Amino acid sequence: MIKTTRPREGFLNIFAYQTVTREEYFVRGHRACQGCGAALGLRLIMKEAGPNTIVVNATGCMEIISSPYPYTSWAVPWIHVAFENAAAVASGVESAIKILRKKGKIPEDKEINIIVFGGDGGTADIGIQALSGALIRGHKFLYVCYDNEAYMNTGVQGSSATPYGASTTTTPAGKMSIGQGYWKKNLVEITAAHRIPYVATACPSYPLDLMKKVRKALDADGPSFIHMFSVCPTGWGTPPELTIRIGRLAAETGMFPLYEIDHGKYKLTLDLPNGLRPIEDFLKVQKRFRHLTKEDIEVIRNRVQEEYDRLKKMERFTQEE
Ligand SMILES: Cc1ncc(C[n+]2csc(CCOP(=O)(O)OP(=O)(O)O)c2C)c(N)n1
Ligand SMILES: [Mg+2]
Repeated sequence: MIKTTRPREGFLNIFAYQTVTREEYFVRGHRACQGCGAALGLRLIMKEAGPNTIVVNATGCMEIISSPYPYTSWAVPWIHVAFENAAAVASGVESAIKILRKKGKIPEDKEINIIVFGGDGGTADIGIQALSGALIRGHKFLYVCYDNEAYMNTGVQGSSATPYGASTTTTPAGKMSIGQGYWKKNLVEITAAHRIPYVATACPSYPLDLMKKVRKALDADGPSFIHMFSVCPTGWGTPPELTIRIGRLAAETGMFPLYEIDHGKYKLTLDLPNGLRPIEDFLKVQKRFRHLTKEDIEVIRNRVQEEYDRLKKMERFTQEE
């Protein structure tokens, strides 16, 4: 049973829903595309985080869609920052709160969450230096990279989180090119290498799993990082109504394995008793992968299986310790 938030008003008292508050802190009326996985993820994360939260938002889709002047979707304090400095600004917010506590201006026992939302371009490429610095300094905040696997806001340019073989406007597939020619940068391993207390992957297709991980991340005794798979119908060429399904397919095929690293201990959080599902199930519903040949798919399959086997080994190894 997933134990999420402290009890709050407005709980629906039926089955799994009893753990999810009705209150919204990322509210409707925003301009996200139909079927936007990232917007759904933000909504769920904010439900878990609650009202005592300060959000630092790097430039990108989630900032653009939530703050067209004079409107806002944020029912909590929110600051828009550049790609380069999102984690640095969050560090400053955390330090300021510490000082205000010392001065007695904020009660010691008042919990305040600080959450950064950055896209994959803003995190894996442009903001990684500030992120690394903040993690090494040990500032207590949660950094969520919502990963729609390209620079979507500016027209689907490839990032270092774009998966191998995907066609984007800067890595177009054609006679001479498979599309993205590199393997996706592994943000989880990079952040975990800073030996922070909690790192996880998640996807809004598994809402309770996502919220449970957010709770663990916010309660961690230091910095935490969540890499959230975020289906993008506009950039990927997928039917908006399949967003939840595609998120599940990513996890079931191993294209985006769900796991956490809690104080160094790996744990795969999605049970796949029959092993991985064929990656074709995930690839074939997306225009960005339409050009891939059988041979290309084999190359991807081997890599995905290798990574999944490695995670299983890491789980056995670190849980035994
Ligand atoms: C330093 C800098 N370079 C380029 C831009 C233009 N720009 C604004 S949003 C964006 C795309 C961001 O991609 P990502 O971080 O993946 O977020 P997404 O749009 O996919 O949500 C770009 C390139 C910028 N704002 N700042
Ligand atoms: Mg992106």
